[in-house]
Amino acid sequence: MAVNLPPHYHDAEARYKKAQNPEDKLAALKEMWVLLPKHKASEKVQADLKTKISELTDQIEHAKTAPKKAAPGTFKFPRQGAGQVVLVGPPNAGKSLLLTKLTKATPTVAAYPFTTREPVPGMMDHEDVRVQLIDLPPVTADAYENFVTDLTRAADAALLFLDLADDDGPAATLAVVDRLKLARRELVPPGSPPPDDPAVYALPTLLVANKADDEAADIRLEIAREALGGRFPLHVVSAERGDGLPELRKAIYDVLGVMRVYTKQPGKPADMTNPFTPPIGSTVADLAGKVHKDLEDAVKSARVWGMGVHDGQTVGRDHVLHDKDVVELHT
Ligand SMILES: Nc1nc2c(ncn2[C@@H]2O[C@H](COP(=O)(O)OP(=O)(O)OP(=O)(O)O)[C@@H](O)[C@H]2O)c(=O)[nH]1
Ligand SMILES: [Mg+2]
Repeated sequence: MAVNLPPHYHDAEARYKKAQNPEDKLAALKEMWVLLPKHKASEKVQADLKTKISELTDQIEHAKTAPKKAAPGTFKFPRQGAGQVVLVGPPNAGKSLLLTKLTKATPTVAAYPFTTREPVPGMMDHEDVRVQLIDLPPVTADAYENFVTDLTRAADAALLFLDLADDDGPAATLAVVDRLKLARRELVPPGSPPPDDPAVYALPTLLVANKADDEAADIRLEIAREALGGRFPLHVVSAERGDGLPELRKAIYDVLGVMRVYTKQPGKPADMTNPFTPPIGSTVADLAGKVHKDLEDAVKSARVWGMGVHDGQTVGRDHVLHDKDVVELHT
């Protein structure tokens, strides 16, 4: 099968060949990537372009950062909301586009790989709670930003991307799992026991198969199911069209394993707008510690409205709370 290249592609290619510096070469390559028809017959050219783009990007980035040492902890995102979830995956899988759909963040989205070079945070609303999402640069067997190791350690969970518009999607996603493993970050299904090796940090992970709108998505999904063998809970979505996003929002909140608890002052109505989000199974004393660190020891009892209690029932400090309980703490 011949690759029918549009005329502008050849113009861009001519610019690439004439370019005198890596920046101009990269700009021309990115144009070629956008103009290249993406189908079976052009797969080799696509792969070739991807490699050149990623190599040049690395080269340019390296030249920029090599003289000065990167300051440690340059990227730190103090946890906000009910928890922090990182978006990891191969290049071009739609991580950044998904972030724009779930939050108000505006990372660059583009039709070529290695668009995201730095992490971008955003807050996702889910009912009356918020979850912090962090878009990360892509990971491949060869391309890995070292700060990803720190940012994944700080996170509570991960979304692992699979590109349903790419025949190499499953392999690219498995390469992400393997590369993170080298950095002692293990992507595991939610609810897994802690890893034996303490140097390994396990991240509860949801698999996000994106670009479900692609015409060959179904067949690729079947192949992916075989390759990934039900390793993670699967969410099939289209960031572009919005399919599956309401379910994904809920799953992202659920994977954090937290509950919502509303506090109230005696004689006053509860503040139903800003729940605390302690881990499921937390007690009255645990909640008190979240309200104020001195309160954890000081709290003696609580009145609770909600599940498993009569309205306003008085309970001890070891009482286990439930989702949506309203709690009045007493010292
Ligand atoms: N058809 C389709 N295209 C999508 C979808 N999601 C993302 N894209 C496109 O895929 C390309 C890459 O999207 P990005 O969000 O930049 O991908 P990324 O994973 O952040 O890429 P890197 O930053 O390189 O890792 C863009 O052209 C998007 O418009 C989708 O659900 N369907
Ligand atoms: Mg991106």
